[in-house]
Amino acid sequence: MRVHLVFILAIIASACGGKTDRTYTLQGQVQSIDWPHKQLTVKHEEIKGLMPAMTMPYSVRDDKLLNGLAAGDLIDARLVVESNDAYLRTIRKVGQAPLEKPAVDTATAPAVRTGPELLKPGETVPDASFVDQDGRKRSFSAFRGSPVVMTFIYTRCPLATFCPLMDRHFAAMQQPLKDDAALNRVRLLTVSFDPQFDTPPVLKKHAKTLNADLARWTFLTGDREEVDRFASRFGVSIARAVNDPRDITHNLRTVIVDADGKLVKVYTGNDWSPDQVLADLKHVG
Ligand SMILES: [Cu+2]
Repeated sequence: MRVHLVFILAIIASACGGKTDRTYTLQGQVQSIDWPHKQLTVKHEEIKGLMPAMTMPYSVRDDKLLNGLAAGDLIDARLVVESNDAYLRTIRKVGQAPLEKPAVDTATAPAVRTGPELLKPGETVPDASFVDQDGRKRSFSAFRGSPVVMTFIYTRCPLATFCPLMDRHFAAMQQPLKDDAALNRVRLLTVSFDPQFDTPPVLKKHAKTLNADLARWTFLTGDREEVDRFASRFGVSIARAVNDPRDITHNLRTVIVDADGKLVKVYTGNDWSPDQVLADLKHVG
């Protein structure tokens, strides 16, 4: 029997003291808690002016906020959104209800997977077909000959600390890659797992807003199943809500693949830095 949870909405978005950060009321159900990363995944109702109903991981700065919370708890929380960060400032438990379906892993939880095997460093990345921001067919294997840094996103991701952060990190790597003769061959690949919305023209526009140098940085998407299968080999998990195409619960993986098409390294979540990847690339052939 399915349990339907009805959340009463009382969503108040308010500007906060003239600063650029904003706070929102978030009401929903805790799906899982990731203590090491001070994050909890919440399935929540629409946050007016910010995002539709979805399931997302949220950070807390003070992990005391997580004390006493468990999966299934219904919460009222205050979400602070700053230009480059977002976190829950207060969390109040208001009830408890059974989880509707098994929780998916959070943005940074270690991958626990069934299905296709996770690739290990040194293994050859299996080929897959994509389409790029210009509508051209591209296979992953065609990038052989250059080391590749690749990440997985969707352009409508609403939280600055997830997909948009991956975009900012990639944008920040462009100039150092250009300036360093040893790294000049490195290519950047951003793969969207939302092909329905992220069509080539959307990706092209997205690339433009990021000032992407398309000679170095390619935006790919493709058949949804094929993208999912390809991404899952790196530990990317993607769960799409049936009733709202914008609601995609996902984690983050960013990877280095060497010029021979072999996996070198996987960065989990959103706490890697461009400098770290640039340093790691120095050892990649
Ligand atoms: Cu995202």
